[in-house]
Amino acid sequence: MNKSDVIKHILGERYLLPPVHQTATAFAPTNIALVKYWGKRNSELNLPMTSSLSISLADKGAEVTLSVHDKTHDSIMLNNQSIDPASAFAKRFSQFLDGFRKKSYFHADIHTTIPIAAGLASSACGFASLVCALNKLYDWNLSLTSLSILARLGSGSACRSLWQGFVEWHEGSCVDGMDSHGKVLAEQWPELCVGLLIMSTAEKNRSSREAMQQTVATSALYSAWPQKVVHDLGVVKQAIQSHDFSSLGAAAESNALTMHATMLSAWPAILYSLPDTVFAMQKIWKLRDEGLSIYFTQDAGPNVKLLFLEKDIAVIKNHFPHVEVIKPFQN
Ligand code: 2P0
Repeated sequence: MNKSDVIKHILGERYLLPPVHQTATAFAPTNIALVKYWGKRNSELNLPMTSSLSISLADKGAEVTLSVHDKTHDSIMLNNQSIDPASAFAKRFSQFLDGFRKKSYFHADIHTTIPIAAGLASSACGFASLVCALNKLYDWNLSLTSLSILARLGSGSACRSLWQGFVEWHEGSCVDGMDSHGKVLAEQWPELCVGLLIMSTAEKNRSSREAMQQTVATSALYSAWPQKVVHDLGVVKQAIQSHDFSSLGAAAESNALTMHATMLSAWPAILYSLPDTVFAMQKIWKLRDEGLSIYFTQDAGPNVKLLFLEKDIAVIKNHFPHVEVIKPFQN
C-alpha cells in the first residue's frame, strides 16, 4: 500500500480528473499537541505508533491560494517571497501535488501567521490548508475525515489541523491507514489560553521527521513511550471533560518532557532546547511553586508554549512580556 493507492481509494472516480475551478483558497489552523505524536509504524503513509491529541490555535495557521497556470512547473510564494523551485520546501510541496494531478501545474500563494520551521507545526497547517484548497479546486466534496487522511500523507500532524478546538488523532490499526485520522472533541474550554514564547525563528538543523526516525531507531527509552502516551491521553481527555486545568497542564508538560527525554537518549543525541528554553522552563517551575497555575509544552524546536487560564493573563504577561497569548476557543 502506497500513497497513490490511498489517494485512489479516497477519490474513486474523481482520481486524476482535471481541476474544476481556476483558483481556490483555504485556511487551516496550526495545532499544538498536548499528547505528542512521536514515532511512525509506517513512514510512507505517516502512520503513527500511538494516538495523539492537540489543540488548534484559532487564526494562527496558513492560508493557501492555488491557481492553475499554463507553465509546466509549480511556482510558490511564501509570505510574499518567491521560493526557489530547487529548495527542499518546493520539492516536498510539488511531490505532494503530484499525487493528485495528471498534468496541471499551480501557482501557490501561501500566507502564514506563524514562524515557519520553528517548531510551531507549520507543516501541519500547510498540508491541511493545501488539501482543503485542492478539495475546492477539484470540487471533490470530501468529508473532513477524508481530508484528514490526505493531509496525513503530507505530514502526520497535519491530520489534526482540519478542525478547531481539541482534536484526537486515532492511531488506527488498518494497514492502509483508513482508520488513522483526526477526530474533533465536542468539549470547548473558553478560558484555556496558549502562550507562545518564541526563542528563535531560525530554521532548525534537524527536521522532526528525521529526529523521530532516529529516536525510534536508537533510543533505549523509546520502548516506554507508547505506554506513557496511553496514560497521558487518558488523563488529558478526563481533564478536558471536567475542566481540570492542573491535571491537563501536568499531563501535557510531562508528556512533552518525556518525548524530549527519548530524543536526548537517541544516538547521536537530539536536543532542540536553547539556553533560553531551559531558562523559561525553570522560571515556569518557580512560578508554579509560588502558586501560579502555569504549565508548558515544547515541540521539535526551542520555543515554549505556555498553558494557563484566562484569569491569569495579566500576571503571565507581567512575567513574560514577549508572550503572544492565543485563546483557542474565543477567536
Ligand atoms: C506533534 N511533532 O505531535 C509532534 C510533537 C513534533 C513534536 O508532529 O514526518 O511534521 O511530517 O509526519 O508531523 C512534527 O512532525 O512529522 C510533529 P511528519 P510532523 O505535533
